[in-house]
Amino acid sequence: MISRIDLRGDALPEGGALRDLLPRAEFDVEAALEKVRPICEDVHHRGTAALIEYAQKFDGVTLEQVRVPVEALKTALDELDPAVRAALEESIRRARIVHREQRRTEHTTQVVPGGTVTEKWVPVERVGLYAPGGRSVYPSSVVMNVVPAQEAGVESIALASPPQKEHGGLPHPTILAACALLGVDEVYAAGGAQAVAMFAYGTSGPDGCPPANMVTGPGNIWVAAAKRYFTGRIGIDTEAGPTEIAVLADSTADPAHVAADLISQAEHDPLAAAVLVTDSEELADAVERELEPQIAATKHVEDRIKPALAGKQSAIVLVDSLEDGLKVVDAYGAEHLEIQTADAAAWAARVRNAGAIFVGPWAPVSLGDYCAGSNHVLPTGGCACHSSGLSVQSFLRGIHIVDYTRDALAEVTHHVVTLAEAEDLPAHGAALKARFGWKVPTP
Ligand code: HSO
Ligand code: ZN
Repeated sequence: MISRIDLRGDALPEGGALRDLLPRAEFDVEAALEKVRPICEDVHHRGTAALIEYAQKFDGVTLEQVRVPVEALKTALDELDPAVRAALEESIRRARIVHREQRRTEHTTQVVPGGTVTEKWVPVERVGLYAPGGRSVYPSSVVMNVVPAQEAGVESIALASPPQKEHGGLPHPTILAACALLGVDEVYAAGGAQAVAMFAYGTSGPDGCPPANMVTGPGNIWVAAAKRYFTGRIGIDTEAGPTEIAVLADSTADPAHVAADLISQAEHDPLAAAVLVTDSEELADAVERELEPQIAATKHVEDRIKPALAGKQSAIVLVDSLEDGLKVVDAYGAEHLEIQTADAAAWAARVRNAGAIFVGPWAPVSLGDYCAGSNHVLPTGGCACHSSGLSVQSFLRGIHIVDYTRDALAEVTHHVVTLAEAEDLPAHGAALKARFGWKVPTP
């Protein structure tokens, strides 16, 4: 069911060599780029007409308009199961508590008397959010994208989600209801790369979508490829590959809980990764014994969970010690990392690379997926070693405001002129000298 990688015995290799020993899904965004490019350019040239054609081709839906009428959002909210509504409201409430505290305040630093640098934080003006359809209809992801954007102060937020045949060509009703709950009323029935292109280029006409400065949100490989295609032109969050869970556990962990948590993320996708890192062979055996009955009792078994656990991206990794386990989880850089060990908080404090860390027996990843208050849009594919999950910061730009008096400039001019000359850029120095009668003032 799940393979084993035995790293016991010899000393662990360092860095990249260790990473190469660990499992990871293939997610070839570069290959998908070739297919995505013509779709993006078609949307560029033909706008809404192209979006309508792709809705027919990829979603099997004849769209009359791409923009979702506001009444459809209201109807979806009215018809939403009250329990789902209450749960989404709680998810939103907790996410707001956490994200509100991520707001940044303007700060002025006095560098020298008369010379200040102020950093002000300005939200991105317009953001396009993508919410997948099909296999992954996740209103929770709408929450996780919209809340930080709103708390950052983004003024214009639009959302795109694929049209669904069984819902009369509208995006899935729970996506629409989540938008209504969050106060997002600009919604488009567009999916895949074409939706990203719609936001990147904008489309014109009465049904048109103004261009966005940034696109965030999870999606399949086509969405990831389109994000890569537009990188540089617009801002993106991450490319969002298949979900990953790593669990660092010792003999004190409950095997039933570890197995349940591994299965929980395997449930997303046949390419999802579930990795257990442990110094206890007994625990590894017990978790394996737990997997079968737990899988038999759940849904999505053949199409997602079994291929995900049996795939080369998932494994039980045996190590000599938790110290080695820490090296392994750091080299792996999981999207989600659970620590189920004695003294879990102390181990968690030493982790360098993870999208989010879940500490101890009472913080499973599923809590973070919905209701911890943390964000569930997290770096995958090892990107956790250089990137963070979605936050208020993702939607802000820090702008430096430089303000110097005449005296403060005079005092440093000789250094600027020297550095400019060292870089063979005399006009840089001249820009300062011009202010002081073309001379370098003596400090
Ligand atoms: N675990 C997923 C997010 C999600 N889970 C949405 C349930 N719904 C990626 O972090
Ligand atoms: Zn999940």
